[in-house]
Amino acid sequence: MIPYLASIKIFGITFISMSMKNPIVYIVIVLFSLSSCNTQSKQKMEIGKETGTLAGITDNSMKNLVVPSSRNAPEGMVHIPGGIFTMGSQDPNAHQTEGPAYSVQLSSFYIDVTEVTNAEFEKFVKETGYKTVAERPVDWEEIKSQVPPGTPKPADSVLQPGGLIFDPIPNVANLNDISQWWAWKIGADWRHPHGPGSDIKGKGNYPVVQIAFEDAEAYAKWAGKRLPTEAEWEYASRGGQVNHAFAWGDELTPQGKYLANFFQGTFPTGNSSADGFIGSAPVESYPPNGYGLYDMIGNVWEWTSDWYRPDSNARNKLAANGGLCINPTGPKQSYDPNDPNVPKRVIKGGSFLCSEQYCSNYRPSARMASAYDSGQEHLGFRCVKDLDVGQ
Ligand SMILES: [Ca+2]
Ligand SMILES: [Ca+2]
Repeated sequence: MIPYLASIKIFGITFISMSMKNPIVYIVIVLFSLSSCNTQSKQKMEIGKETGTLAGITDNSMKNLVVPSSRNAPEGMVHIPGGIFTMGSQDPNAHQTEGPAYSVQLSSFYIDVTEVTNAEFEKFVKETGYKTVAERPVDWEEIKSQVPPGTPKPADSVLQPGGLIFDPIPNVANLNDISQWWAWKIGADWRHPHGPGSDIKGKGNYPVVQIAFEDAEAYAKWAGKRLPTEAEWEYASRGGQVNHAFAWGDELTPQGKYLANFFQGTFPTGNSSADGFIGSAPVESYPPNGYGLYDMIGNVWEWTSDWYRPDSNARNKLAANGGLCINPTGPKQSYDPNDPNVPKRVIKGGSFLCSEQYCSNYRPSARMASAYDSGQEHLGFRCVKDLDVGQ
């Protein structure tokens, strides 16, 4: 049990007593379950085969890659033809929330070729004047309803907007306490991903981060798009590969080549950056998957529109009564047993912080929960779009 799970959780934020002798002194970190490659496994995982299928094709009908046509796709998007695929993983070494695998049928859709970039998000902000959650004042009256009655109001100096940043202490004692490398940073927002003093100058082609779910939704609406369901995201991320552990095959680094931006070295302080990047990378720095999509795996986690439950796959499989689950959109509400009072959405794909030593979340079936109202330094998004009627 992670100690802070019993702490006070408000507004996507957990207030944790720093000292049992002085419970009034708080630090602030985002609730966990966070996407931070954390609670699910502390040991190196040996991931074996997963199942997937080709777009537009029923399982096992072919083994050759089919790259969907981008004809008629909006600029910056790819057309993913509808089809049937196997979602989730049966691998006994995969995280429990990834199973069981089950059959899903999806309609065709378009998906962004890359994660939404700083330059794209800036265009949205310039046109609309939108302010992200991390840039708005924190309203104590609003969050008071989410905490136990009688909870004292934290000091105004604490109740400030911000985001979660990766900032490991020099000597991490163990991998059980994420507060050793995650910190709530007042002033962290999409223009200052690592807090005040950081910026995105010259990083227009990097993925935008420190984006809460509603920020991503607002962008998608402005762009005439929407956020992908978990099933759409996973289908697209598989890139047409069948029966492979990773989006590109069965080896994490085939012939020693890095095909995604993740974490090499000793987590969390010994990042060797063998893949070329310590933090996020410009989009399109690594080869695209079979559908021509970049960074579906790694770089930054990506929001999906599904509410999070650890047993989503089991519920969907049951609901489908052994048959096909058609265009699943996730549960009606969120439930994370480790953190039941905070609504969370599913995020997918892993990030530059996913380590082989720690969580192995750089796989299509990997899934994590993230508090809907919080941004993180390694969490962004991409959009999808429905086809016009008749297409
Ligand atoms: Ca890296
Ligand atoms: Ca990504």
